[in-house]
Amino acid sequence: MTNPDLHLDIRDEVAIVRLTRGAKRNALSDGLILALRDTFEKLPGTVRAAVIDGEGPHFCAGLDLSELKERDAGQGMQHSRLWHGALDLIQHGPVPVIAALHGAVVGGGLELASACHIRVADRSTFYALPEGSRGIFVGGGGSVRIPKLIGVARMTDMMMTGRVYNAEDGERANFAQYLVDEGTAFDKAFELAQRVATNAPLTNYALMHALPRIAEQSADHGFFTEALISGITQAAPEAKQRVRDFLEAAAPR
Ligand code: 1HE
Repeated sequence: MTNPDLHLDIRDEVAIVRLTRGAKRNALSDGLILALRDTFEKLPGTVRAAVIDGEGPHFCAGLDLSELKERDAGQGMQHSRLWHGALDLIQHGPVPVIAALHGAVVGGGLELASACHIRVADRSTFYALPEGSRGIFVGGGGSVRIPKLIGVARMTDMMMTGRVYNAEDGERANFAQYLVDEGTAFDKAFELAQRVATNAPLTNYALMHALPRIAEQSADHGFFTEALISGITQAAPEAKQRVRDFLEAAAPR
């Protein structure tokens, strides 16, 4: 599907997925959500990591409020499920995804960022959940993913009081793992993506698919799942080769 509001560029082994609806602050229309879904579903097999960023002064202003028209409860639920499907393809898709954040990361924009594996924020970034003041609730998986980053108490406060976190406070609160100078988030995210792309694919897969699930299991189940995925990654030919390379390089020392 082609959509003028989304641009895909593949550089080396990294897919650059850019929201190109800057005039509307990259507000996420249904069409844009579908385009995101299709893009991640159909990434070429040569891609090993992805970066998401947004054109213009803001990463993403969240849900396209102009589309928030009369929906009955069932349609509202389906709309939320549409977002869930698309953002799940980012979180549990084929490759690690790094978000390059700047300006507004608000509402559904924060939900999108929280579905990514690594967030790099520049100093212009701010985080908010205006849903609270618009009389609605998060619907793009935010109530599941955002508390895992910042905790239930902070998210409750943001939605109840309209609190906005700036980039520095946001980094301390765990919205982003990296805080960089203004205008450099994309460069840092791309550099990280290139590094991530050199990992064994099975290790990246384990980090994306096993680690978050293990973190939600009881310790007993978690240890068992860890043993399984650990055994699987070790047995891969690529892991054996990497260990051999290390030992052979170390041998003469
Ligand atoms: C939009 C949207 C939008 C901007 N939907 N059109 N999200 C929000 O409640 C955030 C709403 N947006 C804002 O608070 C501000 O736009 C920003 C702080 C992000 C940026 O401010 P600024 O001064 O740079 O831009 P602006 O002048 O407010 O907006 C520029 C244009 O983008 C303008 O349109 P124009 O035709 O008058 O030029 C705005 O109307 C348009 N625009 N944001 C539609 N969100 C799955 S559930 C998720 C639920 C949510 O995400 S709720 C939170 C929605």
